[in-house]
Amino acid sequence: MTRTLTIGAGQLGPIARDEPKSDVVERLISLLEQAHARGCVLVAFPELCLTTFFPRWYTTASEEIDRWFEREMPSPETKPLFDEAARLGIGFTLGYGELTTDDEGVTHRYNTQILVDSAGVIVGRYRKVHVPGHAEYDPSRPFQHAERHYFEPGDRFGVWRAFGGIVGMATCNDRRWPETYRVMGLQGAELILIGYNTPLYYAPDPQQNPLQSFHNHLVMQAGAYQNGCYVVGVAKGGTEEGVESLAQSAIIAPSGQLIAQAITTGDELITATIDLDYCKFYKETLFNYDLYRVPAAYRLITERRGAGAPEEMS
Ligand code: CDV
Repeated sequence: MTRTLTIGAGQLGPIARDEPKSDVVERLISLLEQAHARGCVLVAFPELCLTTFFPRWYTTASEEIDRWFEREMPSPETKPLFDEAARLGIGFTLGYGELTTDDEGVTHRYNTQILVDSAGVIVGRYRKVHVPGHAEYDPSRPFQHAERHYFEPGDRFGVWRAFGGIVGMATCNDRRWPETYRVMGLQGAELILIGYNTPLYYAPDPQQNPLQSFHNHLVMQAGAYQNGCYVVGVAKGGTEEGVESLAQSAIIAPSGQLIAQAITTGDELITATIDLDYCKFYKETLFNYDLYRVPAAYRLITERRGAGAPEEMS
């Protein structure tokens, strides 16, 4: 089986607060059809890509909150996307707000991403682990980032055997954390698909604003290189409800090099033909985990959450 595949990142421009999901699904289908025309077998779509980035508002109005979340997937509104993808034989990832009820009848909300195979079947579900922002209304901000009000965190990074390789998923803020890539790398990840919404204005420390683009590529290029895998970062960019968000979606090689990058802040498909076997040049040399990793020296990674006092060294 060939390990060469053409993949795409389907970047989205802004989605208005009152934009019907069916309109967004039409935009996703248009990107899917462009991807098919360019020979893609898989397209990554952004984080929370069925709605506006709603955590910029803090609300407890359950009617509106419920409209931002999906109780089932595919839902009646997203089914046309699944049907068209299956007809074209293209897989995709999709980020959305997941509302679910557990066996005890307790409701949970996650910032979720799914991996759908070329037959339109969901083969992987990932729930965002690193949930940024704040849980309470913050009057000091020009707009909110209330992800911690809307979502509880997921509890693991998984990978799936799909598209002839080992595919992992992460969501937005996850891409800034080295553990994200390494935990998937330790499961053999060859391709990691990451959707994001990144406002250019970062309220806790605005001096980081001009560095958003640099930091975006810095972390994904490092994650790809240090784990010998491809990384796809796909944005919902542009000015959405008055808030400007980073675009610059990219496909990155295990060498850490950018293979493709979006040039607009709107709906745009970028593609690359990748060879999953190329991962081995990094996985079997500089980053040969078996040979060179020293887990005992990394003990604090799982023992500590925040930084603590220096340990005694003899
Ligand atoms: N959607 C996100 O997770 N956004 C964050 C913001 C808060 C910085 C990000 O890491 O891009």
